[in-house]
Amino acid sequence: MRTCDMFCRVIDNYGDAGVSWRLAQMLAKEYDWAVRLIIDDAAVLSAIVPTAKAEVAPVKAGSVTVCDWIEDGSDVPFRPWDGQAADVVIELFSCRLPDAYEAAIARRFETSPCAVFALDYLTAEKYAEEGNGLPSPHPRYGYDKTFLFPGFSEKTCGINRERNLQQIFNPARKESVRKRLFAEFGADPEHPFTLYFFTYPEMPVEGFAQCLAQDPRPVQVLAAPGAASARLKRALESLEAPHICFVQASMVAQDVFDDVLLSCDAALIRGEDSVLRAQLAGIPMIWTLYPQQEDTHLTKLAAFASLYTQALPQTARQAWLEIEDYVNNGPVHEHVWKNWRDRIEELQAGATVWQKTLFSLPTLAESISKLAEKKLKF
Ligand code: TRH
Repeated sequence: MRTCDMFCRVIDNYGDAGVSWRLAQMLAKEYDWAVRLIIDDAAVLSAIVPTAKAEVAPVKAGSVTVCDWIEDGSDVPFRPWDGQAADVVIELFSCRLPDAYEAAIARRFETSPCAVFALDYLTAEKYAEEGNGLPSPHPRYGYDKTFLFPGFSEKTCGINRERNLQQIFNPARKESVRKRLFAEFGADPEHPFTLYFFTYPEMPVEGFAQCLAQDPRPVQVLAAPGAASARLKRALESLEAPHICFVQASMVAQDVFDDVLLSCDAALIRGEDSVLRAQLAGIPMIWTLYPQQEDTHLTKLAAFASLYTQALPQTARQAWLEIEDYVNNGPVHEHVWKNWRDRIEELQAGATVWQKTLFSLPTLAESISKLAEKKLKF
């Protein structure tokens, strides 16, 4: 049995916890590892995985134990801890391991190897291929930490997805799941076009409401909880557009989130984990990126766009690029929503091709397990 300790710091929102939980689950369930997820804000994780609560319990093969990351200046970063480093250690998103734990890794290296990884964010940028698998020696102890860059090619460590994804996003489930979920939300399961809406408050929400209103085709907006959705609701109310139906969705558990995406016809979606799930669900999507200083998110978007749009005819590509530019960057393009919707069939065909590409990529858990076995041999 392999033991694995994953360290995660919640910067904001749900993405850090969401990505960590998914990966922890896959390492445990698909590789039978005993995983401890040490997280500094377990309440955020519980909001999307109600069954995941921090506990002081021994870790078992094939399961994940969530531990509170203790930062009280003592030498105990979580409980119970026997002072030993696990076989595999994963530092998520540059969260920096606790000093006492780094010392434990160094002690372990004196007698046996340890696979230490630093997991970065998912990106289509070139540096993911260049940096994936590179070692970096610890400045004090000298042991190697290996960088893991998720991405969209074989040269990266792949994407954070389950092996059995085809079952989760099986189109044959769509109708029954949609009926059940939409009934819970008070949405119309027979509506011809439902857009799932989950984005950041930085998005030009009021302008987007106007875009929706300009297009006479009916749309049902199923909105995730949050400030952006609340603003969209207000903006739509003031526009009095009877062809737009706004439905407030509740916060659902992470596995149900997949079903929500499967049920919808398209998604305006954010983040890293959410947008990946929308792509895996095979639905047309508009991606609002986590806004970053110096507009680095626009570079990230451009790299992704160069891959994602490959399966789209020129007109659909243009429509997708323009709506992306609008929601992430603000310049007003005439009728972005209308143009995008005009191309929905091509966008759907492109989303299906892209979904197949994603299913053929290595999974993050698979890459980590292979690399870990190599590192643990020496
Ligand atoms: O919530 P996010 O936008 O957050 C993160 C952080 O801000 C992080 O610092 C940043 O680096 C990163 O984004 C890019 O990320 P995302 O991908 O939208 O994650 C949301 C998670 O919440 C995802 O796992 C899906 C889940 N979720 C549910 O389980 N149920 C729900 O009802 C909703 C709306 C989301």
